[in-house]
Amino acid sequence: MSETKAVADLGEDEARAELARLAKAISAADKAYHRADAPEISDAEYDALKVRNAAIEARFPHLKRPDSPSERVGAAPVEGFGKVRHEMPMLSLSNAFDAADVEDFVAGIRRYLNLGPEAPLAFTAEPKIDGLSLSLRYEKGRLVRAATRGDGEVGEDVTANARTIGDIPAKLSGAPDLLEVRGEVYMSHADFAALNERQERAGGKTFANPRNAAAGSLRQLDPEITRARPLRFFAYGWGALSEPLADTQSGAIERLSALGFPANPLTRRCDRLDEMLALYREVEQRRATLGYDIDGVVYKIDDLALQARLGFRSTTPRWALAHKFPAELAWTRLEGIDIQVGRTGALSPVARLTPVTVGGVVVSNATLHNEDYIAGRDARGNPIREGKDIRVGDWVQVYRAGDVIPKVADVDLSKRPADAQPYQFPEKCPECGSDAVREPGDAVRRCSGGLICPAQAVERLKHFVSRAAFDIEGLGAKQVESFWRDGWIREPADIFTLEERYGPGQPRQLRNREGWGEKSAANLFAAIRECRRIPLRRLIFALGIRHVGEAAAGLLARHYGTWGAFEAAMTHARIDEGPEWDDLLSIDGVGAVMATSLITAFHQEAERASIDRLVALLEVEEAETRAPATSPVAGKTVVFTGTLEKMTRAEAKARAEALGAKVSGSVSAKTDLLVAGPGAGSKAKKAAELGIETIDEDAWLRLIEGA
Ligand code: I6G
Repeated sequence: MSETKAVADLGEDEARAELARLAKAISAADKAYHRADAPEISDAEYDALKVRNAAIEARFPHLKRPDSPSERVGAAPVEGFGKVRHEMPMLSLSNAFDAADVEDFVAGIRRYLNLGPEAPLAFTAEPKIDGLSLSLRYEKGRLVRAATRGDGEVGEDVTANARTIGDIPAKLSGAPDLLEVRGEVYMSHADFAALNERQERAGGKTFANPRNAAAGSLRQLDPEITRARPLRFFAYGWGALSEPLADTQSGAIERLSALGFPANPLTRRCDRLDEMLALYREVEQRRATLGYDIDGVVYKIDDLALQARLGFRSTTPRWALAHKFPAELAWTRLEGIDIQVGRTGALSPVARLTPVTVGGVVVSNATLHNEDYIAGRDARGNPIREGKDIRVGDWVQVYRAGDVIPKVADVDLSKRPADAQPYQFPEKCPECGSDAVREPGDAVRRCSGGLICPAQAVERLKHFVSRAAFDIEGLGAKQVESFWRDGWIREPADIFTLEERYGPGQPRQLRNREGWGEKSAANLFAAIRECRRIPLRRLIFALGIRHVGEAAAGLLARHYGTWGAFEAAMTHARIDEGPEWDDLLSIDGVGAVMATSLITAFHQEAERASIDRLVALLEVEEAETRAPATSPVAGKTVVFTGTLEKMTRAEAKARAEALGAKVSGSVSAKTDLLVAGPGAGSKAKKAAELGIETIDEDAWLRLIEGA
């Protein structure tokens, strides 16, 4: 039978026939599993079919079928995981580092909701597990998909692996038809120590901490390896639902517990700020004896109706906060200071340290921020560390908080070597020799070499292929550096002409390059081809424009919708003037600094030409708007004026934007709707003159009700 024949021995006709058979078998298994609720084959058999299908496709790429099972969500490609778009984004949490931040959070919520200081406002508080977030999708009570957070919008399909975790039920009874449970996968201290011991005995990889061990164990291509790793799960929330779980956060978590999901036993409901802070202190004290890593306490508004009113900022909910534990500290010797040149030309000093363990992780590099920081002053010239500077040879304190890059926090002058010299920050770029200049008001010194600076060019390319940008399988930082060194890739557009220049039939071919072979070269070309089609937000982020991070790229994409509209706006915009500038600044989350940076990038000749060469080779997808298609205000420009009585101005604006409306501060011919409360003055008059529809707050609430 053909399926027992090794893939390497298959002839072309046999391969074609087998791909057809596999497509049919996998599709039938999918249908039986997802629709008929009755799997006909085991998970292991199912995975084996997919692996074989992918192996044949890798050997005969030209035989890949249009209905290939490896193209479907959930298919596990041989060299990685399938991608899953989260029906509701998996957000992150805003952080607080002290009680004052928590107080501000509570006060901000009260302001947003227009609640007085004495009005009741309950929160839940629970330990923040230091693991990795997972989303579990149940349809009609069956686990159909498990996905990691990924970039929050698209995660990795780890369904087969999640099924091996004992804390995760495969079936639920009495659950909503659609239920996405979100929580944290983690490893206990005892299991982590035992795993590392086993790994060491077997000569395998050991892990730096339980979180890395949990992530490494969940992201195994072979689910049997995951099964052998002792992973656990705590549920903390939910995503898409066909019906509400409860009216409150605490009620919803109780319901999830009743359905069989472990919830953290230290979770409490708190009616006041001092109760929240008391729970934080209690959890902090018990931290060492919990048996698993936590890195803080999470507070959430308990009333789900209030959570809905508070809504979301671009990447974080307004109704939740992570109150982090203080960082961990250690002392060590500063052996040297390296200067790294980043993609925007910033010269970043990095401390080279005698290796030291900080909170269980060996640290040998730490950030020194910038030249002022080394000199012992802040950006305004005020002393920091009582003005103590940092010198090579010094005994320094290293500080590490969760995932954040460790930093040098303090220096012990009593241990300073007699010959230690003040550090001279370079005024030339160490990579290209161009002047390194510091603009007034900028804490950072930057290389002025632009794209002629090899460090900037390479860093930009690395950023371009990074996970949240083009994420090209097989083309990581190492490969980019090597291609750049040999002149194969000098700018992003070169990636998309690589196959033309070094593919089959060319005098020099990738497959003959050291470290590459026929299969890996073909895979890379295929991965690059696949990435030609790219969502707008990823493209904007990939351009690596200063101040434009992932969240901002998402906001810009949603605002402009298409590459054409974005590019035209950036081309026509002028700094500090004109309608394009105003429009750019009307985006909640875009300020003058970011806007200036965007416009500058699009007006620099070399930069612009490089963007144009790139985009000519791509197919840019239109941005999805988060607004429901049914929203009656999607695409409309709305102005609020006068006093709003049922919500604050901030809430009204956020809600309108979440529904796809554009909120403007002034009435013009572009305004579609004016919402006028008592005391509305000149704006209402102008709207009347222009014939713009004007409604009151109640009519507005009726209009958006249920949207
Ligand atoms: O990353 C997270 C950890 C813990 C969370 C979270 C959480 O609750 C205890 N809750 C939410 C809502 C989110 N992330 C987005």
